[in-house]
Amino acid sequence: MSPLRRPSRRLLLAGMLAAVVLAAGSTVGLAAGSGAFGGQAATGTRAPTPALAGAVVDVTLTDMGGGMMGGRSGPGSMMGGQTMGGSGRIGMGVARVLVSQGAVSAGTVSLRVRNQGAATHELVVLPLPAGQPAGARAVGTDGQVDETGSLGEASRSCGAGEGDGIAAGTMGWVTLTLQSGRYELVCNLPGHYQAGMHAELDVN
Ligand SMILES: [Cu+2]
Repeated sequence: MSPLRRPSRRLLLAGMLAAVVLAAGSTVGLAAGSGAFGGQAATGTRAPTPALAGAVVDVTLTDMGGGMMGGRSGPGSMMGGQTMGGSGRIGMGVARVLVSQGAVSAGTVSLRVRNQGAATHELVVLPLPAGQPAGARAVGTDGQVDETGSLGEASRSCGAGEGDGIAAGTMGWVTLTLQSGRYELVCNLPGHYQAGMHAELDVN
C-alpha cells in the first residue's frame, strides 16, 4: 500500500468509528425513549393496515414474552427481570399499553393496535374520571375492571372492532368518535390490567 493512502484510510477509519459511535448513541437514545415503560413512548415500525379515518393513534401492546425488539426475546429483554407481585392468576408478569401520543384532537380517532407480546390482548377505551390516574381502577376477583361506559374496543385479530382478542403478532383497530376528555386504554383480559396494561389518552 502506498503511504499516500494512509491518511485517507485513517479518515475512513475515523468516519467508521464516528458512525459506530453515532449508531451506539442513537441506540441508547432509543432505549431511553422507549425503555421507560411508565411513559407513553412507542413508535416502532408501521405495519400495513387499511386506511383509517380521522386522527390515527398507534398503540403497542407488550408483555414479557414479546418485548419491544420483536421476536422471542429472552430474560434479557427490556422488561426482563421484573415481576409483579400478586398480579393475578395467569402469571402475566409485566405487560404494557404504549401509546404513540398522549393527546389527540376531538372527533374521529382511530386506534391502530399492534400486539407485540406473546399473549393475546385487547384494547378497551374507558372514560377516565377527573383526578384519577390510569391504572387506579378496582380489579375484581375475576382479574378484570368494570367496562361500564366503554366507548369501544379493538379486540379482533387483523380486523376492526370487537372480536376474540388480538392474537400475538397481529393488529386490530377501531375508529371512534371521542369528545374532549380523558380516557384510559386498557387490556381487560383477566389479570392484564393489574399486570400494567393501561395508558392514558387525552382528547382535546
Ligand atoms: Cu392483555
